[in-house]
Amino acid sequence: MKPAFYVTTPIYYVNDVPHIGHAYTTLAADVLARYKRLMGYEVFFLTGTDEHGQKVEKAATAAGETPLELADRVMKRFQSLWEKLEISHTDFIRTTQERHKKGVAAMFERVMEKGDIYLGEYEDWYCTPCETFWTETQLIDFKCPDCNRPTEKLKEESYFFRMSKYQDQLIAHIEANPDFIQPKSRRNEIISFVKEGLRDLSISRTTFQWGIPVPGNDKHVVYVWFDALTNYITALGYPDESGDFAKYWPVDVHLIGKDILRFHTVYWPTFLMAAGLPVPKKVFAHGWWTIEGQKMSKSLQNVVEPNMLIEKYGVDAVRYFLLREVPFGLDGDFSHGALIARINSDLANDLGNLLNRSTAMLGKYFGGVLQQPGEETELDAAYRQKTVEAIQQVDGHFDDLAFSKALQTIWEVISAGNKYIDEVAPWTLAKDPEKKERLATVMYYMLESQRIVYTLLSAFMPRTAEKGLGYLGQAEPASREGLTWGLLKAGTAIKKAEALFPRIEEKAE
Ligand code: ME8
Repeated sequence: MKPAFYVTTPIYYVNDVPHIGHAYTTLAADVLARYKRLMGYEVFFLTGTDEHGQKVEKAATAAGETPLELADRVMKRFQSLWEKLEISHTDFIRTTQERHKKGVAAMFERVMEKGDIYLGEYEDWYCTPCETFWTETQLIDFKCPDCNRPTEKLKEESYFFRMSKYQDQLIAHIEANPDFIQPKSRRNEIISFVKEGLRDLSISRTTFQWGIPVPGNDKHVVYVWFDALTNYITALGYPDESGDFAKYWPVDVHLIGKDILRFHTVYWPTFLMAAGLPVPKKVFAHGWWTIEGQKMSKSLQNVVEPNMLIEKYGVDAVRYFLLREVPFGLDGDFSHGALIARINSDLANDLGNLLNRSTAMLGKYFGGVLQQPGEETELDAAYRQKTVEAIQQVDGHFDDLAFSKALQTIWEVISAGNKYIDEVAPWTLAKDPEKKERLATVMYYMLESQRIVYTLLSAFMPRTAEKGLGYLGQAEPASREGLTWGLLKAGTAIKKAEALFPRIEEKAE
């Protein structure tokens, strides 16, 4: 039986349209899911939309729609972008689906039966955009400490979750599991937050309607974060704990942006502890993208539309750029200039050129038919080792979710290939009939190394990998079995490759 692997993205709010930030998290999850599948795992990859709450209700009113009409419309935009970005999710959950509502009600009841939910009264400062209550001391000039927008004082009857009860258990868990919160800097941030003390958390609202009713008291709707976080288990069939739930829970990794770390590492694990369920194995918070040096915002009109980028530069160039440009976990800046520079240097020059050069030479010297390699020289051995070692290194980088380092490692093999050609100078060998066997060996090494490169690249750039492997005479899709040196067979017919990534001459706009 294949080992199981479960990866999730946040479920995105439907009051905003998909932008590069959403595309980034979903893409990272996709690359991880594809890599794990390549390595023989049975992967459950979940994404979806967060459709309840006051923000969505307000946006719908402003658009003259019902919240569900708004959700239906915007959800399709997410789905269509995922299709264009070649996202390979297993499931797409919407919080308005019956399966989800049923699971949330069950989770709420379970925690209530345990005595960890009680009815009380709430009075505090509320930030509507963030759907978060703050104490007066947390406010900065009476503004939300997260988004700097005005807050309002609200008093309402509310159900509370006894989060305070789980403070020690949570700290113990974080301390015993160094990998639970990543990157490390974020882990320290959460430890100090929890050590300051956890208050009980208001988990219901009476001031609006658009949500899941609290079981047994439909004056209240379930707080949007209790509702949203539970998606990670309702998609697996919870409250049914057999089937997918038994197979995939606890999740291997929740991928999120740094903005929602606290919800995932404080609220969510304590909800789960109260429900008697295992907590996530890992939560990884990536950094924040700015656009041409500025904060992404609709009013600034500087939101880079992912559909437009894909149309203009191609899906694999966008996939490559987002994961290569910025180490996963750090903040980064998106600019057209940087994207074009990466396409021209990494994709057109290094990757594409190597395939183009080497397949053209095979055509010229051996009529496009791969020959049996002869004796291995030191130079050949070094090139082979560099290629084979990259397999292990990439695997290690995937364990750390260091996507950018994985790509860097693959590019070191590509650069070694270009350097190898320059050093062995096949065009000189070709002039001497006695060097025919040496020339055959050199050609074999160049092409075999690239077969492994494209196999490793398949998680990042599925289309490019398929094309590259196709040029190298491989009809089968990339597989883990392919990550062994020496599988290219003598006699394979190899066509001259077209430019995989034509250079972009235009100036950055
Ligand atoms: O928070 N840079 O949904 P959301 C990088 N519904 N990533 C970004 C980004 C940026 N500038 N902007 C957004 C919610 N993201 C809740 C989640 S989960 C149970 C509920 C990405 O639509 C990043 O992944 O506001 C961030 O965490 C997510 O979008 C927030 O999406």
